[in-house]
Amino acid sequence: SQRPSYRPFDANTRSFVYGLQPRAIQGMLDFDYSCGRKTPSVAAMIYPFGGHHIQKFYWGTKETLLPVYTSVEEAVRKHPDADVVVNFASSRSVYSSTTEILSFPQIKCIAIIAEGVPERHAREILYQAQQKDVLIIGPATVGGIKAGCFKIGNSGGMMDNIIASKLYRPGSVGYVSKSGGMSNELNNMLSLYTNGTYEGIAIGGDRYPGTTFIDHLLRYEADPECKMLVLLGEVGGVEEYRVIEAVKSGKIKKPIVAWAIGTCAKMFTTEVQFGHAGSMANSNLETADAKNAAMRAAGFLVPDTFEDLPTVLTGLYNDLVSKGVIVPQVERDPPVIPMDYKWAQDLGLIRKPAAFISTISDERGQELLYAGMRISDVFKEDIGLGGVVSLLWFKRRLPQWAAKFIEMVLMLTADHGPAVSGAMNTIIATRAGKDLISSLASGLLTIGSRFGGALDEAASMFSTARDTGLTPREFVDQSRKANKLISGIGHKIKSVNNPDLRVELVKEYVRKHFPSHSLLDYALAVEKVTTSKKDTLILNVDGCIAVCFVDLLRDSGAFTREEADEYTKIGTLNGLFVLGRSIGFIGHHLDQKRLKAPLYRHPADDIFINMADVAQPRVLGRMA
Ligand code: Q5B
Repeated sequence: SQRPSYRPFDANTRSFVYGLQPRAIQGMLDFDYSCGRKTPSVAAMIYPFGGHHIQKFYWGTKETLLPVYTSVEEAVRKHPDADVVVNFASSRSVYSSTTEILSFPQIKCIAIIAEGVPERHAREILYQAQQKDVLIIGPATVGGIKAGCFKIGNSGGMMDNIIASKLYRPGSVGYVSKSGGMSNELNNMLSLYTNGTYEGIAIGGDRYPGTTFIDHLLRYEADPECKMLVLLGEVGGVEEYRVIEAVKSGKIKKPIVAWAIGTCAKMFTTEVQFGHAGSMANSNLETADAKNAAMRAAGFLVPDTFEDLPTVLTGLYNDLVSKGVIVPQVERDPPVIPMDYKWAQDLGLIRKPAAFISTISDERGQELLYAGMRISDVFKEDIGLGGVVSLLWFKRRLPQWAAKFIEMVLMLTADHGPAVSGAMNTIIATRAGKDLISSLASGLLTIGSRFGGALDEAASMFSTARDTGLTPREFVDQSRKANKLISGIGHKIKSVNNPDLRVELVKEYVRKHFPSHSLLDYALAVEKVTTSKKDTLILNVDGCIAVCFVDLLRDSGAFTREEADEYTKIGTLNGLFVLGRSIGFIGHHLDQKRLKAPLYRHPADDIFINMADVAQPRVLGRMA
């Protein structure tokens, strides 16, 4: 790196972000863009899980791609210009990841964001970093910001804060604090009472930070662009005294404004542990009052209270301007960064027509809602599967007898043995090695007008015939004339003499519980006509469920006539068979898997192969 050691970040700094932190990265890239950087400060992400991939981010008004590597080694090899790592690893994995990062000499600075890092780990990291001359910021910190150049992770807050604090261009004040929140406050104050932040670092609130106040203040002292220093210390620890020594010994000559937070501790009768792990006085020396007094005595500019800090800052800044040490620059407006869509929407600044409309469920609130009913109430009121289908398919609670009927249909149609088309397909797909979803889909795709999917058309044919006043015989004759099979009539194996007991159960239930069953009665009259011709032409399970469901839709009182007609038109009734039979198909798939059934090949002698009437293939092109 061409940078002097006192300046770890400049407008060309490139970094890796360890961990998947798209929001933090977007914040860093937006900051870069506002600073006028030509290249993003993030070169890549490192994330050991999930495989190598790329992620998309905004770069101003356009978009840019960032790679995600699974190893530090690959990231370092592919991006030799990156020398900073912002490590978002959790407190559990931060030690191993930081140790790994430290083994690459290319990396000169690591910001450790995690809170709760064991102190033993923090000290070991610190030791290793010192051996390798690597700057550690953190743990337990947002990091810091070099105005106009580089932002560590979430430092500086949201973009409106960054713009308001003029962090998109350098000021003259270098500060160091423990807290990220107080850093934001300082950025704000410095933009109001001086020409702004030059660089600010939050060292983190732990007892063993990787670098402390003195490390950064010595850097600022050495950096000719930094003209005045600010130290925001706090109760606990003795790090402020190391700065006092440096000032006393002449190592720090630049004017320094300082304040130790926590002067209110004396108002409590016992020692107070403030928000940071290290913010508790273990001796009188560690109190905020003692520190403020010692710093004042050493020549620091220490206000009487924190509220007086602006006065002291303005005084020093004006003095440095009048002496020509600080030469205020002409302000420039930062480029406009488009506001994040979500944020603008939350603020009510923009609106857009939704691409989708959904009216049956909502998971956005505290509790999942099915058609407005809380999932906890679904169980409290024990509405059962029929009740759930009522809510999600019909957006209303149906009467108990109707919900029970839905459940009955699902149970009745759940399976009809392995020989039916759908089960066969499922079994063959499973035996070809397919997974559950593929095998299930293979079975479901057979459901159609001949097998299982005759309900909607049966509902339509029977109700139209009855509504137009056709007698059952006229209906049968008219269908025959039109060469049209009546949907819901006929079965491959069931007949008058071998009745389908499922149909008997449905009829029994409907006669007992439905307020009316006029279409069922009509269909049974049609059955009388068809079975008089052939005893397999019974009202089959599809047909029986279909006509009963029309009776339910029309006469339950829960639907208008238009709604009832619409539900038969839009595929609802076939949905009942699809849902019920999925249970069986899944069962067949699991059964075949359990049986370890091998690949099935149909015996060729069961297929009559006859190519006698195939036309002679024409030879295209020139003969060889
Ligand atoms: N004929 C179901 O055919 C089947 C007639 C008809 C007037 C009709 C056939 C049909 C309509 C579709 C339907 C649902 C293909 C069935 C189901 C679920 C299942 C399945 C399971 C389960 C059966 C013989 C003679 C011919 C035909 C005439 C036939 N159907 N006339 N209206 N509907 N039905 N599907 O037995 O004069 O001799 O030429 O398409 O409702 O899928 O268990 O297997 O739970 O899984 O092969 O229950 O009826 O009869 O085609 O040889 O016809 O009857 O015109 O007359 P078959 P075919 P002709 S339930």
